[in-house]
Amino acid sequence: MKKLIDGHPFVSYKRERYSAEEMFKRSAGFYHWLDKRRSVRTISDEPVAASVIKNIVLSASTAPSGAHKQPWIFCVVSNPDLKHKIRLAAEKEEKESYENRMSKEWLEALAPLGTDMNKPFLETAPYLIVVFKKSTNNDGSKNYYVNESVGLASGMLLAAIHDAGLVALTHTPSPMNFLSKLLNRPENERPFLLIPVGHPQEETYVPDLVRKPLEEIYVAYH
Ligand code: IYR
Repeated sequence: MKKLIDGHPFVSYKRERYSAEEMFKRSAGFYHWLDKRRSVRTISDEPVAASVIKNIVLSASTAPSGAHKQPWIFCVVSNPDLKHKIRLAAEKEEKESYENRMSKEWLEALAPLGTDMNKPFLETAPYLIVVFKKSTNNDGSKNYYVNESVGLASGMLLAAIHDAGLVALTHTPSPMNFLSKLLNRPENERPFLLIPVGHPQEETYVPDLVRKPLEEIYVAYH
């Protein structure tokens, strides 16, 4: 069903309704499934179909965005030569960061994650999804709440990757402007996240982290 509201087209929207019990079961099930997602640095070179990555990007593109401007663009890199160049450029920045730019406090905070300046996953992963944010559009028009919008889309991207049985890492080499150059992106696009995607290596270990309990993240005002 369609109708005009203030001259603009609207479509009727309905959701399925669940019993209280079913709703509880679904919400708990979704949480336990999402809780299995982990950032993985040991990504294997096992191929993944490009059609799967396209579906994952389509899922990300369902995110809400300021004024529905969809201020994102997802560059999917599988070309080995380009991945190699991205790895070299990222490692150059990371070396400088680990050796000179990051504070002692920051390095200490990262120690339990086992990160360092070496980024082999940028070459082994079958795909690098480079998320760019667009503060303006190609016609010069503005976008709104760009960081929030692209952050939401990236979260949905990670959930879609998890749903496909794949793993990813939200990697933020800093600074990231080398990605604009290597991928030949226009001025109005800025790199937001670099996300290698693939299967985990057979022998994969992740840090033994604990997520904050509900009492630490939830405040009720009933
Ligand atoms: N960008 C660096 C350092 C780094 C920073 C944070 I905050 C992390 O959560 C993890 C790593 C790197 O990728 O190694």
